[in-house]
Amino acid sequence: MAAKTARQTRKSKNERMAWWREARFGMFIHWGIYAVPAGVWKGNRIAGIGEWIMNRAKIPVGEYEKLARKFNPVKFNADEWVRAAKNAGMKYIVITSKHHDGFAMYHSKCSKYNIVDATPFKRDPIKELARACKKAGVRLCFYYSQKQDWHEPDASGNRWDWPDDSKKNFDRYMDEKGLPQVREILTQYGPIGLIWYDTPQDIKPAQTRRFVKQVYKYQPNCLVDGRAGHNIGDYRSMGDNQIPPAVVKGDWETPATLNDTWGFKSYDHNWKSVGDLLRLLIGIVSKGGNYLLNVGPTAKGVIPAPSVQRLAAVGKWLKVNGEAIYGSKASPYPYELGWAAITTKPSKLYLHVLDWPGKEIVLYGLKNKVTKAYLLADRKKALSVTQEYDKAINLHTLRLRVPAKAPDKIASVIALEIKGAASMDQALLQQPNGAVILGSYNGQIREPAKGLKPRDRLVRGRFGAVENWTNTKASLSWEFKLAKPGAYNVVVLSSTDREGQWLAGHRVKVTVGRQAVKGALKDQGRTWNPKAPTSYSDVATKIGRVSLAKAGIHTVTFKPEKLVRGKAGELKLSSIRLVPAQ
Ligand code: H79
Repeated sequence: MAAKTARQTRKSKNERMAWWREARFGMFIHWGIYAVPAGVWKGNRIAGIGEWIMNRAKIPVGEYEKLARKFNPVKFNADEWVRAAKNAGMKYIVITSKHHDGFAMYHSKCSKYNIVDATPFKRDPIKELARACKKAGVRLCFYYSQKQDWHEPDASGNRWDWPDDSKKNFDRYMDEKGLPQVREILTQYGPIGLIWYDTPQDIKPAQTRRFVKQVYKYQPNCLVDGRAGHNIGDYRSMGDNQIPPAVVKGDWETPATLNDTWGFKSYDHNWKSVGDLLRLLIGIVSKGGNYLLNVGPTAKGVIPAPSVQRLAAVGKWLKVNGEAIYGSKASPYPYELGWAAITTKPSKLYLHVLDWPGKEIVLYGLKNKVTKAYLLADRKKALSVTQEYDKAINLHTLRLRVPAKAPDKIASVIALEIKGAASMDQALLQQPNGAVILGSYNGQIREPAKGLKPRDRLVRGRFGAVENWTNTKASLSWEFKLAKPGAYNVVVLSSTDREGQWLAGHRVKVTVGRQAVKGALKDQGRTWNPKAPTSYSDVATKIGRVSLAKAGIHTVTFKPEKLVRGKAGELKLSSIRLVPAQ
């Protein structure tokens, strides 16, 4: 088998990536002996992600190993798992062959610490899964923790059993377990779609290269994710649950949780709603990424019912609207529209409408001629289209006659057939619902050329917020195109920290043209920030009202006037919004 796959020839990168670019949506499966404690150790609930329990509770290897004897997933049924993925419209499955705890979930010949040799279950579930995937036409892929292995004295991560890092010989671990196990997972289960390495922190470039070469050696067309280390890999991996605020060029993927853990936790019921999941899927794909959504099966081998139900609802939506997701490309707008998201295909633009306005849908900025428009839920019925151009403010407007009621209560997709490649006004546009959304990620940072210490410079944070407002000399500004003159409330959205902490009291100033409004930030309502894990929210403060008499380009500037210090005191600016005042 090994020899046979080794003789495969390597295809071009585009050919190797083709299935993955078409897929857009995959299932992550975190399954291991951590599902036995399921988040509870010696009667205590252990905070954090479930598969980290050994680390968080500092469980000695000798004690953690005993969990294997209690791991007997008699309800495991590979066909059922694959059916759940397929029903969800997921095209690939990435399962943990070995997570940081070091336990192999397949039959490993080079370590007895594996599901066949160390549990009463004795079956190799990966073998069963490989067969089920093949039958169903789903790509099987493996997660493999290459750097951390808390079971091995020479690998990274376990400092409670082996505190002395100087005694660790990572190359020895690689030669004796890491690389041989990667060979096993690539030679024992047929063709593998991709190897998903993780947490490459402090791995050396040469070590990363060996892990990557090991994959291509046995399966030249297998992909490698972006976490092998040192930017080596076939595509970029965003942080866990991290969604970029706007389109990101190139191939990328967001791994994400359905609740707040990867490995099963008995008491985590914080499931995202079907609406959240669909908005996340649409949002990620419209920015050019793949969505790898996790399930954490129990120690009995069952994917929790709340997961299966939600996934089925997503799959039902995809049956109608999948054309706008699979094989599609990113939105041509350099920012989020808010009320809708866009995906594209050659000569086609898909408008995923999240807030249905009723009767008429208006889209600003599309320059192409639209030759045909229809709902994916009702393809045969052409929608009437009108297009206008306002020369005075250089604004293209598209109007569609649509049913008063949305065909789908979460997201209804309209296909627009267009002449030529999609061409959009790149200016930041007011949206037809009146909202002006000025995301921090595309604002212009202004700081004094001199006088600021490096540590006082503003930074763009992981979730799109501009962070590190440690001084009052810096500002953030935008230009936007206003379509509708009128009165607007100025709302500041700032982010909590990862614990949901947020400090009130920063005094800020927002200037719109020649008008300025000022105020202190106070919590007037929170919304989950969908670009970040569940614990992050955006906190809204209305700080004033401005009156804009003229359509066209306007400038907005945000500047802090007095900053409060304290825990969670540092301001993280997510966006400024202008909302039509009644
Ligand atoms: O496999 C999943 C995670 O286990 C893995 N990546 C996804 C796909 C991952 N490994 N490390 N991390 C994620 C970062 C871990 C951060 C934390 Fe913690 C673990 C926060 C809370 C628990 C370590 C322990 C840092 C703080 C406490």
